[in-house]
Amino acid sequence: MEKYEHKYGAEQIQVLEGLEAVRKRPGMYIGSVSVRGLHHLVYEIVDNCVDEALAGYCTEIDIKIEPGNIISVEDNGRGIPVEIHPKTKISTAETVYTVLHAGGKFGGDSGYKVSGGLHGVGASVVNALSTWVEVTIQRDGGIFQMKFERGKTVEKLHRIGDSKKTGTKVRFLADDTIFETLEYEYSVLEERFREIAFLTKGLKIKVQDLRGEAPVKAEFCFEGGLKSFVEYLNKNKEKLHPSPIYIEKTESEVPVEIAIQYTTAYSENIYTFVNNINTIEGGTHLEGFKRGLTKVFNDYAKAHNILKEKDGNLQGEDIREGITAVISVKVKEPQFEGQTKTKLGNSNVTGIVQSMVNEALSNFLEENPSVAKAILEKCISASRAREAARKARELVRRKNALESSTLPGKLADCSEKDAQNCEVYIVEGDSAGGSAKQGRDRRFQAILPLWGKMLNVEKSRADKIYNNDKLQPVILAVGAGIGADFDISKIRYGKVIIMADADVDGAHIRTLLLTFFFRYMRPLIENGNVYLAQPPLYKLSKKGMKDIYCYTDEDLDQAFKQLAEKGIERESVGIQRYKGLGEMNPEQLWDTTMNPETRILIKVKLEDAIKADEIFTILMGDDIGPRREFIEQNAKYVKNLDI
Ligand code: 0RA
Repeated sequence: MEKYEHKYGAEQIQVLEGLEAVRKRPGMYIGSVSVRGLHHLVYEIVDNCVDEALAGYCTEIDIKIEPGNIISVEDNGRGIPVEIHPKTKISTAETVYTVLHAGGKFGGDSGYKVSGGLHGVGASVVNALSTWVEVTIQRDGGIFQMKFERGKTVEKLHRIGDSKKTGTKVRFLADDTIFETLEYEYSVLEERFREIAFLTKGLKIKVQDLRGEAPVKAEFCFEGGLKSFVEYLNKNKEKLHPSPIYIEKTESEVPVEIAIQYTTAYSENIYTFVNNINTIEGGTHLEGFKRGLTKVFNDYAKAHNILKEKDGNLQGEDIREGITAVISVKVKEPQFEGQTKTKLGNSNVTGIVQSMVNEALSNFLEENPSVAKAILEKCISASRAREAARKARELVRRKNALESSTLPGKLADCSEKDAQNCEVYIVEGDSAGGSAKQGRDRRFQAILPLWGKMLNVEKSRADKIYNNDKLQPVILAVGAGIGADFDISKIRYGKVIIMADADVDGAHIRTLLLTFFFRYMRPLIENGNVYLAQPPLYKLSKKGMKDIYCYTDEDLDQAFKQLAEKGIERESVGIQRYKGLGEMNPEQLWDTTMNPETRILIKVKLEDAIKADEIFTILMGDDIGPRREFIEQNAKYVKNLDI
């Protein structure tokens, strides 16, 4: 292949300075250089194809992770224009890949480009952060190709053949001098592409992982759009009505798509998107949805005498109990606010969504009275439970105010008072609790033993939870209230550590506690205060040798290798497999699991509420089949499960 010599003009030098800035401060453009930032490169390229699909010209996107962590993204859109761009005097395609933020300005723009958040930074950022990029375009009867290395053009766009088809294919290798890792996580990418497919009705997305011996692949295409999304989210739940309520309409140039389905669960699961970006912090679209929902159900209940005038109104939270809903809006100039820039600020969107929900949902209820009745019955019982919960909470509060000590009797507290330096171990079982109490550093480590069967919070309403004798000690020890009252500034420990056995029962209690934190103390997880202790699985011992603890099977292999190098034979070493924490004496427990110098703690993250909800629903729900399947597939989430 011939190389294309070219001199840099003033325009080109500016371009190179632009991409150099991206390489100097990659975090500014893609958030981070961790695996998350790495995934962003792929999303960036795929977003451009999705824009082409939204514009109505692309029906299929084909994504591959090739051996060596090379990404390939191909679409069947119009192809990036190849002619010389009047302003830059180079091809439009090259311009798109070398000029910062050129994407939107050079046409092909669906009009719904994103101005905030991390998306929409453009193909040029991917180029700047890649060892090499190869772009192949089919259009105007030809096949055209160009190549870049670390953002610099090494082969200008040139014709390499003929074609009657159209489309764009991009292959790139991310720069290993910039990213911490080049190992893409297939499951994370797959999840996002499934989401994009739900959000872009009718678009076919294929994704393949070709790195391993056996290729892994998935194909998504949902003619039902958000309706399919809600069905997917509810697949393991018991539904109140057979098919989701669906709204799709454009008003004042704002396309809105909503799907709603009620389940018998007690939680509220509403996911919102703006221009395909998950708005985790909500915003005006969510606000409009909630207002519309509350008004429609109250009006219907009054009009049909389900709620008497004297009963007062149902509260929004009563009406959202058990709801699963997805809301997707497209906004031309979105304003993103909030801590993570995922909260929609455009104020006109509230009214648009609200009036749309008002109209469509009230029509639906009039046409489906039995569904209306089933949902309202649930709302009314939610309202009664809320009243009971309020009384229970008040009782807890009053009790706390009266008693001199508000701490649970079983808690062995620490002496240090600054919460940031303190940690509480929530320990399964009295015997492990005893060892932990003796083994701990009492200056900053508190121990709360739990025992017996824990309440399943997925299947209980708030009032039952406040009164539960297993959970009350946890609520009191954490010290920051619960549910709507939860106040993260009041937590008594910077680290809340769940320490449970590496067996089925341990996994069960771990999941129950996590479900509880997820539903009733979510900020605790979001703020990164929840951890899982990692007790060792094996102990290797031999006379005259210091005991070796292994936390995984790989650890064990590694240890045997190292011993072999020292001439110690495998057979001469005693190996103990720990069945439970109770088998360890206080000193061993300190050495292996509690000493901050040597222990392994896993921070519980809640980056993806959808995933978490799925885990909890599957692990906690009534359906045994999916639970077993899930545990087998996701062994890494349910660490060291003994099944
Ligand atoms: C600008 C104009 C046109 C297409 C595109 C951009 C385009 C960009 C990408 C990026 C990935 N796939 C893409 N497909 C298309 C078309 C202008 C025209 O043909 O009139």
